[in-house]
Amino acid sequence: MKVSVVKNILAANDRIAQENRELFDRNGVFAINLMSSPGAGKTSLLEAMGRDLGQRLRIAVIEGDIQSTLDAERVAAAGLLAVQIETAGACHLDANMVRSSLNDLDLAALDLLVVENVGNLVCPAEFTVGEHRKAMLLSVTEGEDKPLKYPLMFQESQALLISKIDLLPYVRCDLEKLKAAARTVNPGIRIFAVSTYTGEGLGEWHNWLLEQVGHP
Ligand SMILES: Nc1nc2c(ncn2[C@@H]2O[C@H](COP(=O)(O)OP(=O)(O)O)[C@@H](O)[C@H]2O)c(=O)[nH]1
Ligand SMILES: [Mg+2]
Repeated sequence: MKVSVVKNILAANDRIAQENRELFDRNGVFAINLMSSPGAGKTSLLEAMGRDLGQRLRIAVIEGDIQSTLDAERVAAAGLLAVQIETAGACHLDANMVRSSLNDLDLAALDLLVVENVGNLVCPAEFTVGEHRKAMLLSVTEGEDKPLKYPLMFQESQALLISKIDLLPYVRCDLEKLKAAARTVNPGIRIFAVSTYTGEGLGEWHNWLLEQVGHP
């Protein structure tokens, strides 16, 4: 009984996600679902994207948080269009929440829509919201074993950003071990090692994004 209820919820979510995806395609918008634990650096990455890509791509962000509009304010200050969803306790965004927020965006005037999911390494990976790609961050302070302990998000994502690499001298994180763990659960995952503090690795990430937007 419980199993069939969960299946029904996921099937309903997938239907709405499909509709979102069709809406994105009709309007020529490329959509990314950006996920990570709280504090891995998603909003900082979006601020960097605003600075570096804002002139080349028309970018909007849907911010998912349990509470507050802080992240929407930060990305708006970085020059991006921003819509905030407060989930009131829910640990992830679902396709219906994203659909509701689309009314506040002029999709036809966008190239790229990034959905910053609620900070959580587990639940967001279970719900598609209509995105073309999933990307995730794991910071070097979280431990190189996390792909093996929380495999689903790594399996679902096409790109992994290993973030805060400026901290590598201060933490015991073996970058090669982390990459190997990620590839154990998802051999095809694209990996970028980045720091928004020093700018290292951001160029490669931005080039990949530009490539993806051009070929959805
Ligand atoms: N050392 C370092 N700290 C970072 C970096 N990127 C973000 N942070 C810090 O990590 C904290 C959380 O960042 P935020 O972007 O809010 O993460 P989010 O919760 O995933 O959106 C903030 O204090 C940031 O300044 C980075 O590249 N290096
Ligand atoms: Mg954030």
